[in-house]
Amino acid sequence: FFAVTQAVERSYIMIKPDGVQRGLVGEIITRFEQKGFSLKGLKLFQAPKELAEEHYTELQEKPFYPELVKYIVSGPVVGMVWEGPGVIASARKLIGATNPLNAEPGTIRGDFGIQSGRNVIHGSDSPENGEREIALWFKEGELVEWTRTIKPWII
Ligand code: RTP
Ligand code: MG
Repeated sequence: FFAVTQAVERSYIMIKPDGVQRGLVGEIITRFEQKGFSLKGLKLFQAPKELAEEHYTELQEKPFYPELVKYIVSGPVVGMVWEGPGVIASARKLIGATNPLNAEPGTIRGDFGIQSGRNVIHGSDSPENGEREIALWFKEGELVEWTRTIKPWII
C-alpha cells in the first residue's frame, strides 16, 4: 500500500446541451463515479449568456467564440463539481481530445462525438480555472461538504 501523492483538486465538469439532449447524463456521471472521484455539486440549468461568455473568456478572440457561446446556451446543461487527487488532468483524459474525431475510443468525446462544435462535455484545464469556474457557476450553498467512503477500496 502506498500514499496518494497527487494533490486533491476540484474540476468543473459541464455536460453541454447536446449531451443532455442525447441522454448521456447518466452515462457520463457513471464514468466519473466509477473512476472514484467524489461528486460535490450537481445541477441542471439553462446557462445565462453572460456566464457562458465569462466561462470561455480566454477564447473571446477566437473566430468560433460567438458560435461556442450560442452552443452552450442552446439548451439545458448539467454542471458538476468533481473532487479528488489529480482530478483536473484525469477528467480531461476521461473526456478526450477537443475534436471528438481525434479523441481516443473509450473517452467520452471519442465514444460519443464527431465534431468540436458538439463535443458533449467541458472539463477545467487547470486547478486555478477549476476554482474560477466553480465560483462562476455555483453559489456557496449549492456545494455539499461530504466524504465519500472509498478508502481503502480506491484510494
Ligand atoms: P472545454 O473547455 O469545453 O472543456 O474544451 P477544451 O478545453 O477541450 O477546448 P478549448 O480550447 O477550451 O475550447 C472550448 C470549446 O470550444 C469549442 N471549439 N471549437 N471549431 C473549433 O475549432 C473549436 N475549437 C474549440 C469546443 O466546443 C471546445 O470544447
Ligand atoms: Mg477548455
